[in-house]
Amino acid sequence: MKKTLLILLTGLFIVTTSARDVYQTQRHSWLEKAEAAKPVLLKTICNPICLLKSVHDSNAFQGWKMERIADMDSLYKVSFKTKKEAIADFGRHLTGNISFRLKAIDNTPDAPVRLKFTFAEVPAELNTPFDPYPGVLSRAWLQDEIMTISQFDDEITIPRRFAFRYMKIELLGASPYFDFSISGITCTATTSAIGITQKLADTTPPVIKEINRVSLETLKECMQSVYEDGPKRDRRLWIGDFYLQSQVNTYSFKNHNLTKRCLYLLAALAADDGQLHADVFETPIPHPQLGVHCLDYSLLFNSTLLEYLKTTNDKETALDLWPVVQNQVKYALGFLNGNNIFDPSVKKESLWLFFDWNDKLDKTVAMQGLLIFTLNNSCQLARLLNKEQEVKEWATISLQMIKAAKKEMFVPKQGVFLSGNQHQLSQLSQVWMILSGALTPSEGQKALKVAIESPISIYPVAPYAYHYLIEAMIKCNMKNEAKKLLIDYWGGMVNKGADTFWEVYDAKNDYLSPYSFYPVNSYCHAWSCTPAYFIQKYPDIFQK
Ligand code: RAM
Repeated sequence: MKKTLLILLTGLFIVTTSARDVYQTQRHSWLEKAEAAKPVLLKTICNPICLLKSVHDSNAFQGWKMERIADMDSLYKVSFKTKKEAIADFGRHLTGNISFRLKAIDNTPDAPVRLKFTFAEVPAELNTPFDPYPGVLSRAWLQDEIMTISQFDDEITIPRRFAFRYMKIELLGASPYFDFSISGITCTATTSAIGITQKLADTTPPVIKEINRVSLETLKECMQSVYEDGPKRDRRLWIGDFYLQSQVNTYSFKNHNLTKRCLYLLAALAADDGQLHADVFETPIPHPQLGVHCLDYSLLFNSTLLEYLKTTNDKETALDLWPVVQNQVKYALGFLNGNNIFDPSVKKESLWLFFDWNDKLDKTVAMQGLLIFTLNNSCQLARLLNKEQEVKEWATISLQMIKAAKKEMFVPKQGVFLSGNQHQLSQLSQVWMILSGALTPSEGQKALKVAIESPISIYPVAPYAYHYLIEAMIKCNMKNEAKKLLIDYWGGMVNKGADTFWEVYDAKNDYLSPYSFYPVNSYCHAWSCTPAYFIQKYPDIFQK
């Protein structure tokens, strides 16, 4: 965005200048480096395994389950005019393109055939009417397509990429003068997760083995030519999801080039003032979601780069992107008030903070914690890059922010941080202050226990937030609690039939949706794949 300033100089000339693009000299080469690191996708041809029927069951997740009724031949070898509808099961979640053939089986085709396809990640998606559509995101995300087909015998490929396990076919229109069958359905599934993952110790409890497997499936499906947040929706690179995915990748597929690509893409597509956009798209040419910035996400870029450097020792990339790290911190520090407390009212700018899909959550304390966490990680990065001199003040500011938070936000009697004007108690406030290093392990344990046990405390909603809760538990030595939570929460999804982990999950509400329509939720979601990271990184906790 070029802001044009008209500067009137001593009444003699009018000079036109542009607000400076802080990355002007680097953008081009950053984009080239992102392109050079673009993975070649692994393609696998997958066949459906059987036909299913939907069964209403109030005990099943969102009220629906699937039952096997026949093998694929009972579709392929019969008239589809008679059958009219079928549901095929691919047996696991896939991301890719569908091909099939139509074969005339009686008389000469004299008209096209009209078919409707619906693809679903979970059973209820096939059994909940999409229209009239009540959701707040585009109706077009829902995976139904109508095709009018005149080609017989040729392989037909549906252009749109789908993310699904179940495929429903319905007959909408056919000629009375000939019959036809559908055959040869295949999915060309794609992923950039090609590395071999490490086997878990034999002592690992079966439920954890299963959680690990589903986590890796989730990550694998989201690893395409960027780390997508969800292969069904939104199919783009979001910084918050990326931070977690790249860490799981470190402990699993080890495709570090994909991480490098995403770091460069985000940097190259930042705003002229240096701020990162919260999410970016790859096609038709790489571009950001213009004007969308999320401060907690922007700051997580710094930690992502630090983890990437520690894993790969790729100093060249880290040095190249160091200015981006500095700019994210500088921008965020502009929100500190005179008392070293993060305060959105300091700047007259609109500010989006995410942290969780929970409108009730007051994010003031969480933001204080995340900013300290970022300062600490950015200082670590500076040390590794010999850049300490450039950011000497960051370590001091981090300490001052901790001191200020303890003075203004901490209630020693209860041992917890309370957030905002309403003094709200939440689990996430404690989580981020623990991750910032403001509390000792025993103080952290106390704070978390109070926040977890209090009936008025705000609890996390998305797996994204649960990730940080487990991280905080491990940081303050609550190993058993961390293990139990991982088993209860992600194991809860496994017990309800998850092939891949879901974008939102609340054990008490199967129908929860941030978008006012649960079928548009993503059921293979990046930020939900992190159990594999915990399980591999902390074998003493999770593999025994
Ligand atoms: C949604 C997606 C994505 C997340 C953002 C904040 O669009 O779920 O994963 O990062 O929100």
